[in-house]
Amino acid sequence: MKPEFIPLNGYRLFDTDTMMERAKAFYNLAKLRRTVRDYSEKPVCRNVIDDCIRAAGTAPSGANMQPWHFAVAERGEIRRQLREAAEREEQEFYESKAPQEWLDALAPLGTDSNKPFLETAPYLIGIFVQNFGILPDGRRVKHYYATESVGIATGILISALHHAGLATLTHTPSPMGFLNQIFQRPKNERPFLLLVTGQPDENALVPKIERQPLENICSTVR
Ligand code: IYR
Repeated sequence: MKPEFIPLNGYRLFDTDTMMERAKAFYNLAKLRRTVRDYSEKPVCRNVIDDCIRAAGTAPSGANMQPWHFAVAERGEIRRQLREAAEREEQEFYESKAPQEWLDALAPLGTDSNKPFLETAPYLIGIFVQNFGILPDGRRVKHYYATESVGIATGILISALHHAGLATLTHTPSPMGFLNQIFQRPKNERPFLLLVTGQPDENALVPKIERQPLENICSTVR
C-alpha cells in the first residue's frame, strides 16, 4: 500500500524560555500525582473520563495498530462482583502466594487484600491489550509491541486524569483472568491493569515515600 502524507498540523514552536517554563510547569503538575487508595463516593462526570480515554488513544503504537481497549465499570452490581473476585485473589496473594521478599517490598505502602475502593470509587477502567486484532471476516491481524503501546497509553491516561483533577490507583490483581469475564471482553484481549479513579476522600492518606532525584534516573553520553 502506498503511504499517504499530510502536513504536520498544529505543531507549536516555542522559544527556549517558553519551553523551559512549560517543561517546569508540567513537572510541577506531574510530581503532585500520588497513587491514592481512599476515594470519595462523589460522582464524576462521565465526559471527563471519556476525554481522558480519548487522550490515551492518541498514544503511539506499533504499526499504529492501537492495540488497546478501555472498559469502564460505573458503580453498580458489576462493581460488587469485581471487588469480590479481586479480593479473593488478593487474599491468596497476601496470605500464601506472595514470597516474603515481595511482602517486604510492599510493607512501606501499607497495602492489604481489602479493596473497598473497587466498589466505592466512581469509575474503574479495565485496560486490555489486544495481542492480535480480528478483522470483520475473522482473520487475525498481528499486533507489534502491543504491551509497550498499552503501557504508553496507560501513562497518558493517568496523566490526563491527574490533569483533570482526579486521583488514580493502578491495581493489578493477580491473576487477572476474571477481568475478561466481568468486563465481557473477547479472548484476544489480555487484562493489563485495573485503573481506579475518582476524587480522593477528604481524609485520604498516602505513604510517605520519596522519588529519586534526576542524577539517579538519568545519564548522558556524547
Ligand atoms: N496486587 C496487590 C499487591 C501489590 C503489588 C504491587 I508490585 C504494588 O505496588 C502494590 C500492591 C494489591 O493490589 O494489593
